[in-house]
Amino acid sequence: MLSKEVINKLNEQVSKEMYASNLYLSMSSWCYNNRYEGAGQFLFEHAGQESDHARKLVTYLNETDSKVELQAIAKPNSEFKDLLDVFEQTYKHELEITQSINDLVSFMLEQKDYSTFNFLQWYVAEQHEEEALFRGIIDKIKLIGDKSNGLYLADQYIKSLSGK
Ligand code: OFO
Repeated sequence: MLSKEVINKLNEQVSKEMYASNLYLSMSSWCYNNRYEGAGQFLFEHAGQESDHARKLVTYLNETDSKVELQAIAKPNSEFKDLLDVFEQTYKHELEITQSINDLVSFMLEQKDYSTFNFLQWYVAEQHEEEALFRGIIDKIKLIGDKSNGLYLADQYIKSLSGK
């Protein structure tokens, strides 16, 4: 049985994952509208992964007979300067999520809630992968360059990462 505080914190994390999902969906649409189909596809899929992260938390709450209390999700940004700006914002957002997961992990240890601590290890590993993924995309956009040919190649590269 989880404590009330643990349940509240996990419910808050559900909202953060859902916000990330909506943010990436919004970014995906910006990409499609600006003819970056590869990045649009990649972010559309990534939005799905973020909602999976939220549902994994909901499943854990359900399995522990805890109350799921969904919260209002803030409106995500829908205006971006350029493709690099989109991915710099995804990376910044992932760093915020990592911080939030790290805070949760520390809290579970303090509370001696080892089951939830163990459950959260999946998120720790996931954040490590996602930070590397988004940082890699930023590096590639910078390396290939932001002139139109370069942006086409960057978009193709991002498309090749779909499903990762
Ligand atoms: Fe990309 O973050 Fe979820 O957990």
